[in-house]
Amino acid sequence: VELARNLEHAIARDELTLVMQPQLSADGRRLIGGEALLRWQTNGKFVSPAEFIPVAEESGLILEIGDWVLDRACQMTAHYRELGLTDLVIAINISPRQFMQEGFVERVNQVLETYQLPPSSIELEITESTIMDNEDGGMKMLQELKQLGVSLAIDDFGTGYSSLSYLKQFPVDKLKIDRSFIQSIDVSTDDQAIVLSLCQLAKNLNLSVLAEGVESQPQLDVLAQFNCDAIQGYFFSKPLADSDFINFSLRYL
Ligand code: G
Ligand code: G
Ligand code: MN
Ligand code: NA
Repeated sequence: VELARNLEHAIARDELTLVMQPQLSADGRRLIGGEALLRWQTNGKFVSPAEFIPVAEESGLILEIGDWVLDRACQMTAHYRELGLTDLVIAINISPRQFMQEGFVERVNQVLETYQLPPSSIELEITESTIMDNEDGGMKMLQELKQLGVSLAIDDFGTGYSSLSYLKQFPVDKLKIDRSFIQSIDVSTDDQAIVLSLCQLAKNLNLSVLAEGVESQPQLDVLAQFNCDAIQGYFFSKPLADSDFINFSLRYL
């Protein structure tokens, strides 16, 4: 309850920031973009999004916070483009309530216009359950967003329950394999089998595939062997403050 009350003032008190985690091609040579991740510092302490996002979702505050994230992430994307980082695609997490919010597509369109961004310069990350919990509404929303021209990724892929026949119909561009499958991929033959089949599934459906939470060279080696397209994780970089992300990115120009 106290958390919820503090969260109400987080935007007004300027306590929210976005950090950016680099995403690279699986060979590590190209920077393809970054994922914007929310951070909240209040009373001198960081509160984890794992803790406050569910509270925000529950209270409905997530709509206001989600709007702030969308705006700030697009502003950052525009800044990167001004610096010559025009190939980066910036991924933005979209919460379930935000996804089904009235006028969401129009909001996205508005923000893109405000910052004069090509729609393809941002990617919206949506979980399987966000889509599936909304049946037809979810599919319709995906189609409208796709029509707008933004990139669409399924986040935490493998942990949800979307059937493969649905997946085939989703107009999405990318699967992000959940880090729980990556954690032990260098030693677990079970996890290897799962991830290999997810990579093959993505290829067969013409989707790009990114592995989350890659922390070591042995994990990376397995993923490269599976023809995974892209990598995100501490092995390349933890989430970075805006200026650090810029310095990181400029090295790949
Ligand atoms: O960055 P970290 O690993 O602490 O994030 C924890 C969780 O919070 C992840 O599931 C992530 O998807 C979620 N999260 C981080 N930033 C945002 C955001 O801007 N919006 C939403 N809806 N979720 C976020
Ligand atoms: O649910 P989502 O995939 O959006 O959340 C991404 C979360 O994963 C972020 O909170 C981020 O800080 C975290 N993360 C990113 N890379 C790594 C990693 O290599 N290892 C671990 N343990 N967490 C990571
Ligand atoms: Mn994500
Ligand atoms: Na994820």
